[in-house]
Amino acid sequence: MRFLKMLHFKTVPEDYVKKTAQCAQVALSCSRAAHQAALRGVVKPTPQLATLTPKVRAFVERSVALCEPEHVHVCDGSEAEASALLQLMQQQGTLRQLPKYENCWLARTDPADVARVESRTFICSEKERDVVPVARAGQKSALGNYIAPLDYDKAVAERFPGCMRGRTMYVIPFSMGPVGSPLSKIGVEVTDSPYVVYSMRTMTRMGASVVDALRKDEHFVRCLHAVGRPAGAATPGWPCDPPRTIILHRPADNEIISYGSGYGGNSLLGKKCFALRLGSVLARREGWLAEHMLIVGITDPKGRKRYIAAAFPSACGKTNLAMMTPSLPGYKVECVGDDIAWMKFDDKGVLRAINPENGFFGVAPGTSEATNPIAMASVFRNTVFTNVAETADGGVWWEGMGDAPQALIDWKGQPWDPSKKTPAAHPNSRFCTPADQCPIIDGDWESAEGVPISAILLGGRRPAGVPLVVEARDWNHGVFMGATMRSEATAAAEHAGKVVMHDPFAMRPFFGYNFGEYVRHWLAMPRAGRQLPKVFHVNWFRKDQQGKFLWPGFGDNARVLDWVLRRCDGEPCHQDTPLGLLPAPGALNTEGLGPLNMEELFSIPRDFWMQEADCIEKYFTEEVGEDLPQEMWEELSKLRNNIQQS
Ligand code: OXD
Ligand code: MN
Repeated sequence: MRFLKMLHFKTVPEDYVKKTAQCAQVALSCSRAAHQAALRGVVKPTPQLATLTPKVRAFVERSVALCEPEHVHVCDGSEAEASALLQLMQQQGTLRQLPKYENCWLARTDPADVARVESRTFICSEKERDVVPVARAGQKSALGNYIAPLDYDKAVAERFPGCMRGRTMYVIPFSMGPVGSPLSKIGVEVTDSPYVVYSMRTMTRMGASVVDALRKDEHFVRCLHAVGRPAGAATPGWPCDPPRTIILHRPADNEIISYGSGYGGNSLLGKKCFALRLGSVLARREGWLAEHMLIVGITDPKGRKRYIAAAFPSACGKTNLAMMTPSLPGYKVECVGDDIAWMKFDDKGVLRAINPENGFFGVAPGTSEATNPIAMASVFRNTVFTNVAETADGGVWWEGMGDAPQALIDWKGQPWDPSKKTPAAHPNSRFCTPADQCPIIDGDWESAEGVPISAILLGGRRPAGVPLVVEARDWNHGVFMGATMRSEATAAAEHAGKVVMHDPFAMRPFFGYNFGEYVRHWLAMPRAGRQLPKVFHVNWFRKDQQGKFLWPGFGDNARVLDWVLRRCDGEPCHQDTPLGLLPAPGALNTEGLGPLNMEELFSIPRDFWMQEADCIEKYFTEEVGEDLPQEMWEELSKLRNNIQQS
């Protein structure tokens, strides 16, 4: 605490608050003259602020004027700072230590603040069509939430003025991607949540090195985050304001503003907000791809190493695939990233990918020695667990980890009563762990130029009808596979039940611009001299009539990767089908797996696919309309013809 006090400096004398009261109505990006004038001479240059570039300083000053914090602290990312934050969060009741492990902590959120809030997440632009396909103009769209500039400013003005009174504003300079890589981008998040600061330290590269990098290139994304709280309410250990939560993005101004939630994707603004929503806009503008994809390196028994990127919706096993222990002898998997890939063709025409993150914010339930021993070997040091259950010996537990120990405290802090059938850990409970603790982190995971991508996998949870693996015939077919992805809903956002939802490219909650334009951007990737990765659709989750999974999954998914890599080598181990290229009979290595119903696993039920084609047509028409590139309609009619003729 003393350490933090030392670093803080009083920024807001009373006359300053009065002077800036008029500025409080001003949205953050508006550098209005009056606003600037009110600030001039009030926020005095201090040693800490003086280290920031003029643009960053101006952003911090505008944020101070709006939010009126008591202190401002510019984060340097040091160990000493991290320990001071931990101490503070213990005092405030946000974190408790987990004595069973080394430097591990447990956070329990407000029970109303447990997941991303897609319904309150908006993209702002002058024209609605920049954000939402024309077919949904003026209506609710499944593919993006639009907010008009005036409503955006109003939302900020209704929430932010004075929202940090009595609190400290932390300034987090952070880099998405290794500091200095040509593929990386910088952001500055100001927040009043020490939990966010501590988590950003794990999930991004943050602090002094980024301040230095900003001196060479002043460009950065402005991120403002406040936990908010109802006026007059006591500050609990997890302050938040769920009824008024809002997550705003204004790509044209490189700006993200988030209010009311301290949780994950709502508050760690480098992740979904920057790396995907704003990232996708930057990527289109600059000719690259920002995708919801893991990246892994796979070495085959001949010692050849290839990298693949894979897009699966939230909680569909991305972390498990990224850290897979292959069941096939001679194979080795190494992890580059488990959630987000930024990919760009280099001047030799090779698609290169970086993981813009620095840690794993993984879903805990379902993670076990059996499903993901590598994650289990990664997370019990230097980790913040959020909303998991606590054991009597100061450890953690979640559903799917193994037998429940006696005397658990559930995620709400109450003794757990298994007879009540409520989960001990919240289904979206998480671990937040430094990536370099992963025992199979790839040697090149921080390579500035990125790793070369040979194949892209797309997939989701499809209990019926969808074969284990299908290779796209060509690039446009692969784009169609991405555009028509569907999956059962998960607990990562606020959806109820297990409905099968459209989730194109696993990006449905993360598009920063019109989905039709996004598809067009993908279609524009083929160019002379470029080596396009092969595209595959996979489904580990197909079930039989009795509801049992047809495929063992996990480490046995290496068998599918083996086929994928053999296809990348041009081996003719495939057969043509109405859906695309499937493994030829006997081509998938199933040695030692015991009896499997391969026929059902790879069947292409005609009625199911006729219905699927109708459903895709309805989706394209109702959600995208005229904005959908013609190539997608052509692919749909190929699919329909192929199925009809089958
Ligand atoms: C995540 C998500 O947290 O996709 O990664 O929701
Ligand atoms: Mn994700």
